[in-house]
Amino acid sequence: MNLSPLQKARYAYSPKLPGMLRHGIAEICVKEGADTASVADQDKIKALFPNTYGKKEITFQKGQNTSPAKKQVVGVILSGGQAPGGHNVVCGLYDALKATDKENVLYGFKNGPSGLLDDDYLIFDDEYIDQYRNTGGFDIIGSGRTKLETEEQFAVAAEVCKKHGITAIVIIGGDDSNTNAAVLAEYMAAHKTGVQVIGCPKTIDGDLKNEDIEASFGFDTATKTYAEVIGNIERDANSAKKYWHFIKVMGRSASHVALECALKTQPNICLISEEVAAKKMSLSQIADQIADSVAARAAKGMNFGVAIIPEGVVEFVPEFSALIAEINELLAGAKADAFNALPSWAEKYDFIKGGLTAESFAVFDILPQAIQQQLFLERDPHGNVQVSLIESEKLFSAMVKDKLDARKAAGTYNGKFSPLHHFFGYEGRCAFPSNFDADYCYSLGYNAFMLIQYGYTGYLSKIANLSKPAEEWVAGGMPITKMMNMERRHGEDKPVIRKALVELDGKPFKYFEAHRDEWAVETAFTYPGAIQYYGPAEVCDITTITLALEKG
Ligand code: FBP
Repeated sequence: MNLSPLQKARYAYSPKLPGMLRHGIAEICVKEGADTASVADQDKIKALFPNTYGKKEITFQKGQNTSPAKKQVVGVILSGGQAPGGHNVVCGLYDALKATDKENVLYGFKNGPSGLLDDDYLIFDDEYIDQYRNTGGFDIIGSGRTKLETEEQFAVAAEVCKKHGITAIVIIGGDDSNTNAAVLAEYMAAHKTGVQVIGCPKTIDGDLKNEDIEASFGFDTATKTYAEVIGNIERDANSAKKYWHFIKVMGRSASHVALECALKTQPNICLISEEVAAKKMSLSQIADQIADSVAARAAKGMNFGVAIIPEGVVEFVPEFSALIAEINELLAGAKADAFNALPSWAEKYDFIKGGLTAESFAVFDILPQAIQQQLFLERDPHGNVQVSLIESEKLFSAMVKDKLDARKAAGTYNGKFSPLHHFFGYEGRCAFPSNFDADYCYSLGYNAFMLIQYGYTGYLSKIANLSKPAEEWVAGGMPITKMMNMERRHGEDKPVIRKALVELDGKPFKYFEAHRDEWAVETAFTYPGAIQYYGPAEVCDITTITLALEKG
């Protein structure tokens, strides 16, 4: 492997553990808290998880280790989208496992949950693991999006564990993967397999958080990476004074990434999908809101600016969701073939016009033609529109241009509008983890092994007090069932971990709301700069503004 100077230096970085995990394994004991109950639908969740429901919250503390020594063979899986720090979860798990007993073994199942089903694995050793310390990416074993959710899959997983003598599985994933970890834990307990299952909270989207989990790992590094580049673009915009930049940022559903980037960079506009949904905003209203900022700045001689668009926003626009549902219906089954056989866009357009309700056609008709065509070309294997592929940054800039043209014709606007477009997503998911994510992830992995060692199953590795220095972090575990409620998924009621959307009465949004009118008109940009790995703690170890505001 060719090593960059930073990579060599990061190998030497020692991630910081919470103070209570620094004593050496023999001096860490468990403090049990109260019994837990799920956040909603207690009776239903309890009935579905008879073996793992209602267990106690636990924290670790300094004291005599009381867990009887037993050889541990553990398997680890990386699940879903990459997030900076995943390698350190594996390294922390490995180090705790080996510090407890050199004979302990760590299996890494390759390419996500499918590795467990296919019995495709490697066994970690020092030489292999040392190449991945404090590095970004999930390439240590690869990741994948196969869902572990059926009884048949669980039976295969149990067989594979039995074959290798595996007594615990650690699943590093987001809300869906950890929901499945809870179901797998219940299966393993119900079938008395002796296999424990522990989850670790991952996703750059930041939507796996709740009163127990303060942050998912990767959010810190990804938002720092995007904010660095957004800040650079702001400075470019303020230097050249001729472009409006429309920047889409990842976050499949929730707008935490967009909001954190806005708090870090103070752009002129940042859409928040959750607000769009709460106010039932139309595409036209959103375009007007952005056009107001463009026009107000133009009136002051500033024909430039920056707008941040969260990836999932169009799905939160009620009229757009209705349109998508109608298009999916319109092209269901054989109707798609009839549509595809039409030779020209004009004929397809007529087909669409005849098939949509008047309301949805009105929405369709205001979209730029490139977006209209995207809605019919980019389809998933089930034939549904792939909303995440819609170039919403281009959609809104085109709609804003139409609004400005109308204002120009009416004599209420006389500026210049030259938009440029960007999408920041994959750029941030495999960055070298910030010190925060390096420390947090290592701690999550180390702590996951402590939970295994003490015999817990169906727990999420929990590190709390994250807005404080690592020394003061609190390590422990929370039953995953505590975070669950029942939700309708694919026509069925399912037990799931509640996804955390941006709370409109939460402190991060309130802070943004209090400042955005000023940011919309003035040039209040802030330039966060690149992630710093070496230097003063107040520069290198700080975490997100979201977390600081939530905990502050
Ligand atoms: P996870 O929820 O699995 O962490 O993934 C989140 C995410 O990075 C989203 O921000 C993005 O919409 C999606 O993954 C992209 O998925 P893919 O890597 O499959 O293109």
